Amino acid sequence: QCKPHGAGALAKSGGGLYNEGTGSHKTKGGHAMRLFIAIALPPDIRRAAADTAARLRAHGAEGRFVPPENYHITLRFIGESNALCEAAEAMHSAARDCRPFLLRLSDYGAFSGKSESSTGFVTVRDDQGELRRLYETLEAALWERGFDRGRSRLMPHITLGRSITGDTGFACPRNEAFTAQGMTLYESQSVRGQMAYTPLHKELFV
Ligand code: 3AM
Repeated sequence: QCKPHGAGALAKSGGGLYNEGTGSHKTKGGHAMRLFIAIALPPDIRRAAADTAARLRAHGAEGRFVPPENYHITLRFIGESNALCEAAEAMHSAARDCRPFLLRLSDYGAFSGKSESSTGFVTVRDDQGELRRLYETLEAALWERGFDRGRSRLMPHITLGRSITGDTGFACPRNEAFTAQGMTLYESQSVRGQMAYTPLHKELFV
């Protein structure tokens, strides 16, 4: 029986769709949610990232810029799932061994795919390796609860925009630091063409 943890827990399984047979929480159809776990950002860090985005635009870059209220540091993309309780339990288990830790903003960077455009972001420095350790314990805790292994490796960043062009030669060194106090499970939805991220569960580091 799933017992949700933490103050903000809603963790209530969608029911019926959990695909136990495969050992994976991926669902076929139904009302699964698109889930990811991320570090939420304090207002001053959002402002600093928004400042980098404004400078990027002033540099002449174009693309689909992310509204600052959506800025976050993705820790683990889960994908389509309705296993909210299991995700919340994995987060609770991983948070138990984690104290609040410092992260620091760094320079602008871009992931380039095959196309001309790229995803533009502020690089996040994890100098003490705490975020990486959290990522690894979370990964193990999710795996134990039947989630697929995450395919992407951890590259901490705050996405500023997608399909970005015109960012060649752009640099914006930053040094703002903040203390990561917890991690949040979000549902990601496209609402009238805009991404909306709804917090579903939060685990604090103590
Ligand atoms: O933090 P960012 O914006 O880089 O890119 C998506 C976003 O990350 C990522 O999950 C975050 C919340 O949507 N994402 C979306 N689809 C993904 C996928 N199939 C993915 N990450 C890995 N694999």
